[in-house]
Amino acid sequence: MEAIIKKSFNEKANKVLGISPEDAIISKSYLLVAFAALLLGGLLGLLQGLNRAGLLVLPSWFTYYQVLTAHGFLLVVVLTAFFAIGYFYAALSHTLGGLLPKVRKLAWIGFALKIIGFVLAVVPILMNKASVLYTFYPPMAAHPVFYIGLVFIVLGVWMCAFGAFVQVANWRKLNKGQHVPILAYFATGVFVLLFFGSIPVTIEVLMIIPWAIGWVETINVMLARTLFWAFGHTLVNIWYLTAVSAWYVVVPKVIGGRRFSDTLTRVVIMLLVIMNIPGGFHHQIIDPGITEHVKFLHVFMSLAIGFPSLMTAYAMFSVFEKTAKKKGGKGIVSWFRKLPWGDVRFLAPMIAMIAFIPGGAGGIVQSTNQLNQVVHNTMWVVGHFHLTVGTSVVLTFYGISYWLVPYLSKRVLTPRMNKLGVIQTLIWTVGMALMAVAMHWVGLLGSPRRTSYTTYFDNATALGWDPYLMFLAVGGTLLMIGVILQVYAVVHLMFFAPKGESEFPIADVEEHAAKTPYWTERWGRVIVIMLIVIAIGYVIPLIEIIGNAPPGSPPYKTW
Ligand code: HEM
Ligand SMILES: [Cu+2]
Repeated sequence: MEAIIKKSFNEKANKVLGISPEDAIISKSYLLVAFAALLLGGLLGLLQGLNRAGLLVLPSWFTYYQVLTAHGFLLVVVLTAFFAIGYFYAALSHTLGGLLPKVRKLAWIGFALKIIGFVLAVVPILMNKASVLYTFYPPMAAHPVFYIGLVFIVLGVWMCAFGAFVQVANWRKLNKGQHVPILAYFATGVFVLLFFGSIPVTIEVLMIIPWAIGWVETINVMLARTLFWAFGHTLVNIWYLTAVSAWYVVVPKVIGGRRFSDTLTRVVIMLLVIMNIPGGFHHQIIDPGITEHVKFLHVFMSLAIGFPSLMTAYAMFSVFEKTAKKKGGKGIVSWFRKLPWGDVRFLAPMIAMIAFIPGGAGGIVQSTNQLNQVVHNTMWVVGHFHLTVGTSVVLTFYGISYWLVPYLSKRVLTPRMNKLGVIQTLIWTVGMALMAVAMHWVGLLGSPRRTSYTTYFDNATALGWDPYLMFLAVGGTLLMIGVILQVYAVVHLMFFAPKGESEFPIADVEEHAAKTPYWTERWGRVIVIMLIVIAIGYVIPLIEIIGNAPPGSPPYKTW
């Protein structure tokens, strides 16, 4: 009883006073690291773009592959993980009545472990001893310290996942029979995926370390690649689920509407968690040694993920139309004008959603066996993930930052900053459109990914790529301007904007919404089904890959 009174007091205090300083500083620290990674990673991206267009020769002490390793690592490991954790910890604090002291402690231990891991991984990259790209495929071998850094990063992520589980479990104990607030439900899904998805890569890294040190002579290359993608593919959907949480919950509130069916939202989350992990082989369609049946099974699972995405698209456009029509919008398309296009908190995630239409379509192309033969390892793929993670996910994160940072720092988004945000969003959109279209196109013409500038002795085909690569460089330059504006906005909103209260926008459900069935809260069941589906996707191929393994490979330093 006492606990319940205390809890509801906390929840009210949180609503009235906003986030507590102890909770705010956790999220602020995570976000600062995320945006520092964006600044550095973006700068390296620009260097690559200029190099690919033949405009810049990189010096011998800072090679293309070093730059590319750091770019991939900073943006897809550091930026995304730190942002997602900062955002979800703020959401847990806001919707569950403040973080428990032990959860805060876990978040800080996680932070420290990840920073240590980050330093251990980056130093060998800077010394050109780990130019293995962010996928670190054996038989390329980096300095062992690089892999030890990765282990620390995973441990740090686990601390944050445990913290989230403890926080949610505590709330459920005090609120028996109630539904976990929707953002905390999203956080649960994301941390379940983060925890289970990072187990395979941990096994891979523990296999690599003794081999990189020299204690073990050879490594099973196929096994390593398979374990990597069981994680890598999951990571993709972790970003996606994080962005989707803002689409379902935050965007409707920003436009003055209500969110779509609570049941559907929870089902989408459950489906993404269950069907995600056994899709990893779609990154290995070209790899030898995996039977067609297995590839087919994984492609089926990858395409099945498209189903919840289509449900999301339907839900979002239904919310937009309903809200716009309530505001007097008319017609089949002209109600679009009633949406608040001048509000960066809407504009950025909206463009992110639109970018997901070509992004998702490109994904379906790549999952198709015959088409994958055409685009595999070309610049097409790079165009694809700059649309998906570089636009759909990242623009959503930018949109979130324009209200989350003021909420955390107890400041306000002024009309001037909003305008800067709108400009920044438009610059990013134009820059990415130029760069991504050029990358897709030049990929179809055969330009390889992960290759520094070369004309292959003035080969005619290779020279034909140059005009497209020039567009890539122009797009990349615009993107760098976008990065600088975005980082400026975050720093300004965190430390210099006028003081005041900012809202954490969470939309209510429809007025006469049907009651959400309680089975949606049974996470134990979801996890068991997820593990069964993972077993279906991986047990037989792993037995084959281990049992029929060809001779393993010694380590190579190819750079
Ligand atoms: C200033 C903005 C950016 C520019 C100019 C840029 C440019 C590039 C270029 C030219 C490549 C190398 C292509 C190759 O040789 O294979 C690349 C790779 C990559 N980029 Fe970006 N990018 C930017 C932002 C981002 C963002 C925001 C993300 C993700 C959040 C991202 C993720 C990646 C990844 C994962 C790779 C692949 C690395 C690899 O193949 O190992 N980039 N980028
Ligand atoms: Cu994938």
